[in-house]
Amino acid sequence: MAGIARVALVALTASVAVGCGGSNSSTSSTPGFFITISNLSFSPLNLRAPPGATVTVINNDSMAHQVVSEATSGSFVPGAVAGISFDTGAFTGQKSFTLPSGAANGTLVPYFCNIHKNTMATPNGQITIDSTAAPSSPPGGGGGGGY
Ligand SMILES: [Cu+2]
Repeated sequence: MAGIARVALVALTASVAVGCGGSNSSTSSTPGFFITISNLSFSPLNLRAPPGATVTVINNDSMAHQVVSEATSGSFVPGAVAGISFDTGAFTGQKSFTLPSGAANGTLVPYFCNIHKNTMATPNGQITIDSTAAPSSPPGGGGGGGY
């Protein structure tokens, strides 16, 4: 196998201008934009994120997943919508990608797992470009946010 699945920790210099009087703690508590995969399900199914946002995908499964944009939901073919595309590559743990800073507000970008396709419990998710979307706390960590 093409062995080394390097988890290239993208150096997130995303200057999220939140006004928390922050000591610079680890990224694990830094608000951001997150998609979680657990038991072959994406959550949330519709993530709202602004242009230029860094989206972090957290894979809670033991198997690798690969989050890839598609032009049409359900096509399971990698593609772009309005110039927006992303591909995490196969990964375990977590992986981040950045949305284009020029992404048009209101654009809906479907995505799927290029490894499991329609065998995912949730075959398709989407990201909605929303310039007003605010970052949220990372899921997990027992924070007790949402469901
Ligand atoms: Cu998958």
